[in-house]
Amino acid sequence: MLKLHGIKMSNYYSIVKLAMVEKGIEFEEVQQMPGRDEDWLARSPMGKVPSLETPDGPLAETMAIIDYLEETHPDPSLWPGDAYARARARQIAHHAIYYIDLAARPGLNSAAFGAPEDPAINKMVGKATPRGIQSLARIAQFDPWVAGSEFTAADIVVANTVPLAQMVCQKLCDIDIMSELPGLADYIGRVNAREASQKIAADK
Ligand SMILES: N[C@@H](CCC(=O)N[C@@H](CS)C(=O)NCC(=O)O)C(=O)O
Repeated sequence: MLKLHGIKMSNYYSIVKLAMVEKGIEFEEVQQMPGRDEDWLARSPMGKVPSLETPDGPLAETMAIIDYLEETHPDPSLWPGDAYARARARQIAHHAIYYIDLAARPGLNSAAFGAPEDPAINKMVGKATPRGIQSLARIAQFDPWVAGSEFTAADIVVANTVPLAQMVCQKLCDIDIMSELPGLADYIGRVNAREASQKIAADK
């Protein structure tokens, strides 16, 4: 059986877990903190969570895991069937990771784990993250899902990256990034109302 290693408070872990629950895949969860010990690095070369234990070996990196799950468990699909629509949905998922999550993440230790604040980091986070959100407006549809009428993995990624970035920006920069994009807050509420999202929230 597939085993998902990581911690429930990790948003990347939640992305993979939500994809598995949405797909109805059976799996076991293995509690694993990020770390640098050799055993864990063999499963996740950067020591990050999550990592998936597959019958063929370990696999790290969230989007690679999502692709693996899609190929091994194609039904229900988490990507649109049409090549362009699929690429656009992937574009949105990558946008959320690179320009929203990674823009805010340098402030995470201060915002959530009590590390001292660094004004230079706060400034960088407060500049880059709103830009990521504003530019998402150019590709997001919220009609009702982020890539259009079909629920996709892009929804899973956006709904599990924006709220963390929102928390960091609010705490460190007093910026409400949700308000930068009309419809975003309601849309995230729609994703969170899905049965699979409710299960993940209850597990936390
Ligand atoms: N690129 C990785 C990012 C995963 C990631 O950043 N995980 C965080 C937890 S949410 C982590 O392990 N942080 C600890 C560290 O960076 O050492 C992925 O796509 O899975």
